[in-house]
Amino acid sequence: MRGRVLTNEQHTLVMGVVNTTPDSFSDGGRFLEPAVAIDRGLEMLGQGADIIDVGGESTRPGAMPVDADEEKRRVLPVVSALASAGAVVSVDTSKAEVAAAALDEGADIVNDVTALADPEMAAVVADSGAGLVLMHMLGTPRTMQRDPHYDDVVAEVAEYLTSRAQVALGSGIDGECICVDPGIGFGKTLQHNLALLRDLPVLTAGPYPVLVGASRKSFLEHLLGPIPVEERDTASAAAHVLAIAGGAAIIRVHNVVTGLRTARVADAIVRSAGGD
Ligand code: HH2
Repeated sequence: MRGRVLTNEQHTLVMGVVNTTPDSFSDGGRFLEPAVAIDRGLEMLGQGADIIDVGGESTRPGAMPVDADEEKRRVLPVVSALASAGAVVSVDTSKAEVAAAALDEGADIVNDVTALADPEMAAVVADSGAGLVLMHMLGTPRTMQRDPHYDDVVAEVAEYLTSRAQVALGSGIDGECICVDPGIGFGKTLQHNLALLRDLPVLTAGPYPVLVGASRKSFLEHLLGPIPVEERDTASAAAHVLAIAGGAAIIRVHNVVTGLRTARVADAIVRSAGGD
C-alpha cells in the first residue's frame, strides 16, 4: 500500500480535507454531490496535497450520527475517483464497515477520530496494512463541548494516545503505520487547545508521528472574535507553524495552497538546521 507511512523526513505532510457532508462546520453542503467533491479533491491533488482526507460524517460539536450505508454512499465514489487519479486518500470514519469499503476502493489510510472505538476497526486496518490516525476526543461529538475537564490535559491526551497505540499494536497493526493526533477542538476548551499546541513536543517526543488539525476551528474565533470560516486560514496557519516547530509531521487543512506555503516556510526554518 503506497501511502500508509505517515511521515516524511524532508517535509511536513499536508492533508487536504474534503467533507461530503451536509453539516460540516467548515465546508458542509459544498461537496455533498460526489462530482463536486471529486473535483475539489482533484484540485487539492493538483495543488500538491500529500494526502486527501475524505469524510462523510461531521464531527462538529452537536453533530448527529450518520448510518454506515449513508456514509458509504457519500464517501466511496469520492475515495475511488481520487485514488484512481493517484491521490493518497485517507477516509475519515469511525466505522469499520465504512473503512473496509473505502480501503477496497483504494484508500490508504483510516483517520479514526474515535481511535478504534469500533471493535472491528483494528482488524480491518491490520488486515489491509493501511495507515491509521488515532485521535483523542473526550466524549462524543454530541457531548464533547459540554464543560470538558482535565487535571492535566497534555499528560492525559498523551497517555490516552499511547494506550490506543498499544491496542493497535496488539491487534497486529504495524507501528510504522500509526500516527497520533491530539484532536484540537474535540472536547477541549480554548485553554486546553492552546496547552496542547504549546506543549506539542510532549507528544512529538513519542514514537509516532503527530498530526495536527487546527484548520478553521472555533478556538480561533474564541481568540479573535467572530470570523467566517473561510476567512480563518491565516489564523490557522499561525497555529500550524507552531505545530510544525513543535514537531508535527502532518497538518490537516481546508486550504491546501495556504497549508503548503505555511509548511514549506516552517520546514525551511525548522527542519534545515545547519544548511546555508
Ligand atoms: N478534525 C475534524 C475532522 N476530522 N481528524 C483528525 N485526525 N484530526 C482533526 O483535527 C479532525 C479530524 C473536524 O474538521 P472538519 O472535517 O472540517 O469538520 P467536520 O467534522 O464538521 O466535518
